[in-house]
Amino acid sequence: MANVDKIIEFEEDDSIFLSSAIFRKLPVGQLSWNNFAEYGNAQDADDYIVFDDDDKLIYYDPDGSGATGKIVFAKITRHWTDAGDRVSASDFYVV
Ligand SMILES: [Ca+2]
Ligand SMILES: [Ca+2]
Repeated sequence: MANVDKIIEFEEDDSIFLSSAIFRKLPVGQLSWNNFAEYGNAQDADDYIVFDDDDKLIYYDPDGSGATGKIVFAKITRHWTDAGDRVSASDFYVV
């Protein structure tokens, strides 16, 4: 989890695949909105994937809103965000 993988020219219909071997708390399949927070911080204990719309970074927070800090693992390129679409839970698949 130490490296930031830059996602190049992520388009509206692209998906981000998360390995269940790393993201162990996430059930396999499309990411649930219950496990996603889109404004930079986990809102409750099961918000494991956090998107920060300001810096376009995607984080994993292993305990959601608990005290353990979130870990950045990807950055969305400006190319995609300029299109006006937002990253949402439905963009992620756990495999
Ligand atoms: Ca939640
Ligand atoms: Ca946390």
